[in-house]
Amino acid sequence: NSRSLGLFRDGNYAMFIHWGLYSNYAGRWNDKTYYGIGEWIMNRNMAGIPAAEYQASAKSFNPVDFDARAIAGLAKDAGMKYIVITSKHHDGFAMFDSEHPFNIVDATPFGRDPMKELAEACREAGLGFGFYYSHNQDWTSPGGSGGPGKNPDGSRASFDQYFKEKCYPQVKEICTNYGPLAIVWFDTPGKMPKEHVVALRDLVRETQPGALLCSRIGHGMGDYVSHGDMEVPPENIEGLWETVDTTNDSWSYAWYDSNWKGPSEILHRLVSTVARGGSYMLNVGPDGTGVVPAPCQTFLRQAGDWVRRHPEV
Ligand code: FUL
Repeated sequence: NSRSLGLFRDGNYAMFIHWGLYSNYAGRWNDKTYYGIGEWIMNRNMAGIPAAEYQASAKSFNPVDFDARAIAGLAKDAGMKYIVITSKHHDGFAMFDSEHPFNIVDATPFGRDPMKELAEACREAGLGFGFYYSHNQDWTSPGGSGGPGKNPDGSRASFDQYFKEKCYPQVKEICTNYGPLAIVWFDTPGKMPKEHVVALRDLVRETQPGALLCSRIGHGMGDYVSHGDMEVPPENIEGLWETVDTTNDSWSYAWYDSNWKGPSEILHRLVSTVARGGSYMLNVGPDGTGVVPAPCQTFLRQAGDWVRRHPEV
């Protein structure tokens, strides 16, 4: 369909951004470092930070150096065509202005809506823009997958409740308050009931008729297939698909993670993906101040010098 083809024909190299409250932890909690993917820090398999404590820590998240134009400029320099950013990851913290109070505008001293700033910067720069939204997992909301099983009053929390009170309204917010979206990237559907996935798909179709849905929405309802994390397929694949990859090892910023892919490794993975018919979405993790680490910027720009000289890629 026309929705899919335009983006994947012209936009086969993209920037993925994992940025949230977890970026402020940077892989460390109470002076201890937890190795792994940084955005999972609060999870019981990593630090196991109690939800209430995690929520309270929003008070110390103040990414004053966030500069949406600088990030859009980096994507341009890298030769990328669109950006997809985490509007809410599994931790449940919204990086946008939301009716739900656990969000960057209402719960932090920062008080700005960086998603609005980035959506505008992308439009100005001629880049496509899209949102990641963790629809199933929500570790701080009662009833969310991996979240508290009880409400504050002690009653049992259900997934239906989380879906009605938080997930659906927030997806509506991201689909209506930020202009046209190129992609809505849901993630880790798990055992999410089909009726809820259908409701989200219909909501996106209605509010964002031009947006592509990633297969990770679940129940086979995506417009294209997103392969496993960091999987660069070894053979040609038919249809519309993407590979998501990251510039180091973690998706979100972690203080110790300096295992950067250099420009030739980036180009190798980009070309392997694109030549096999896919789209390559490469992640960066801005830190707790809102800045993409300097070596990552350097390597993306070095690879970008080649990409921009080969527009046919
Ligand atoms: C995974 C998530 O659980 C990771 O944290 C990350 O967002 C990756 C792109 O998708 O499934």
